[in-house]
Amino acid sequence: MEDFIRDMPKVELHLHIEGSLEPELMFELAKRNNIRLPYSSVEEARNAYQFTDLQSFLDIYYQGANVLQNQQDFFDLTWAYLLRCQQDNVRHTEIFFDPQTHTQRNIPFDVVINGITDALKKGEEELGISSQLIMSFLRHLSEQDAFETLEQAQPHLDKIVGVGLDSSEVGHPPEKFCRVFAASRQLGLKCVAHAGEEGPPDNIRSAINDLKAERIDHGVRCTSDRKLVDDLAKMKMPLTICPLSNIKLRVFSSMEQHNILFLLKKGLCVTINSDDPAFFGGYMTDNFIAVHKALNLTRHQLVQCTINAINASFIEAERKEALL
Ligand code: ES4
Ligand code: ZN
Repeated sequence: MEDFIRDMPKVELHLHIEGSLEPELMFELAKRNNIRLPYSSVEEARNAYQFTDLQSFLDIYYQGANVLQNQQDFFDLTWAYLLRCQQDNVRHTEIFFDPQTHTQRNIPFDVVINGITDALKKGEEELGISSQLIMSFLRHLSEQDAFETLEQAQPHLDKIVGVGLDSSEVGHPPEKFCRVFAASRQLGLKCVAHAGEEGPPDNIRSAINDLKAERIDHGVRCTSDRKLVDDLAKMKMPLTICPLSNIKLRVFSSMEQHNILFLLKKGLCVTINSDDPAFFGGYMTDNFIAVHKALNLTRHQLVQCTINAINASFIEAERKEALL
């Protein structure tokens, strides 16, 4: 079964490129850029990756991103992730990047996006992996800050398929970004949002109704509102679920307690993704295997998750046909 899972063609829809920064590369970039890390070794960094909730993770994740300084660093980060995609037979990936994490440290927007997109182009040419880039707004920052970020993205709209919303969910509901999402849609960008990861089911409703999100990132906390679960099934709203992430951030106490199988059986458009693989202990294959082991998903159900991901992707029609 593990061979079957490894060899399955996969599509990833929920991956933060900054969350694919492995400690080995973090140390290499720290050395290259003369930056001091709060860890004395790769092992010490890995040992520090123990989280109690989303915020305890985000603090360490933003700290790690400090080593990313030059265009080459963003290229190397993205290229390393694409090589892992190749190992896991990921054929298409839709990647989040958090420009504000970098522009706040005075790294120019262009440096970030050009480094990432150069690697994505090479991934398409040399590895046959297609990709799309989603610009994610940090929800703990202001609406104004998000608008400034959208402004900076204007010269690069050809490189971005959509906008997302991430960072600390509790206290920062989707409706705070209603206007900037409307402006993004006006520019032809698709909308997705993290909702119902740690926050309440109402955040999922708000992401759909106020932000016009076409996919919900995580969404697993929908189950405390049975009507919402039925509505999500009826709308065929894709959920980009990240099983290992949910365990590491204690959304569920163990994989056996995860509701992914329940949601799949309810007919929701469930997909499996890796979120921040360098921090959560696994890439796509690892997430599929973990779910299979704990919840006994059948081959048919695992393949269904991939078919759902192809349908929920923002791939152009021709490539979609090729993947299906
Ligand atoms: C994130 Cl797991 C998760 N949740 C919200 N925001 C994020 N940014 C990076 N990973
Ligand atoms: Zn995420």
